[in-house]
Amino acid sequence: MTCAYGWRKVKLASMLEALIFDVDGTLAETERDGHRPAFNAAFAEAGLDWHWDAALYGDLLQVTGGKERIRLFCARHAPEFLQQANVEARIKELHAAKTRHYLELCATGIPLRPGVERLLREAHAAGLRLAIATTTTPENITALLAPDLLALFEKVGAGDTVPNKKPAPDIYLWVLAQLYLPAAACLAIEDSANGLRSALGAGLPTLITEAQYTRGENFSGALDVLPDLADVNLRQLRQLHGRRGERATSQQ
Ligand code: XBP
Ligand code: MG
Repeated sequence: MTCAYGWRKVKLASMLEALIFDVDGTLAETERDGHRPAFNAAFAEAGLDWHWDAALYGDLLQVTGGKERIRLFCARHAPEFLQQANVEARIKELHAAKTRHYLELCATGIPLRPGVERLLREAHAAGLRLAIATTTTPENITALLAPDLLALFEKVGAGDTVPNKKPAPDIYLWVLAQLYLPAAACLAIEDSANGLRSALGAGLPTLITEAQYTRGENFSGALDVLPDLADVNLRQLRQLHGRRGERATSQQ
């Protein structure tokens, strides 16, 4: 009878095998006091009188990706900048300078959010595979994470690796392909509605840990929404992951 085989198949398919983490807002609060001042330093260095205050930056976060964010700002506040023949090169230059400033800021130490380091080490020690799916530039991850923590991640999907950034599912699909795992065997951990849409688009069960800029966003479709990961352990993650089928059924 196929019963025993069928049961084993269901069991195997439902096992949590990997955690896929977003970076900005999820691993650390990098946006307001990390990326934002780095953009401003790049603008000042280039002789531009642009200044992104915390509120404006929150607004600009509706698009992911630093180059895309500069383009959105220009479209709204400096349309003449976009008229230049070499605009794409200018944006690339500005963004490269921004990355340089961000790396300097990271060197002074941006702390990880509560529970993050403990959970990463527990998950790795328990045999769960770890990966990253982010919109940010790859060097920023190396600067944010201590080498021994970075080494826990088996695959890192970042920045321009894929043509379409979050909320498109591309970066999560890329990471799943790298891991050779089906989405159902993984759990994504995200902080934003854009990230959630990206993860759900790739079929991933997703847990939200709200961040400074993302609190109160629309997180429908998430398995759960938590203020942070401080009290989260592996047993809870496995339980949560096990509930994804119920949600899928109840959403039909
Ligand atoms: C967040 C982003 C990034 C960062 C800035 O990515 O959208 O654009 O704000 O980094 P995630 P770059 O939440 O997916 O980690 O300037 O390098 O793009
Ligand atoms: Mg994020």
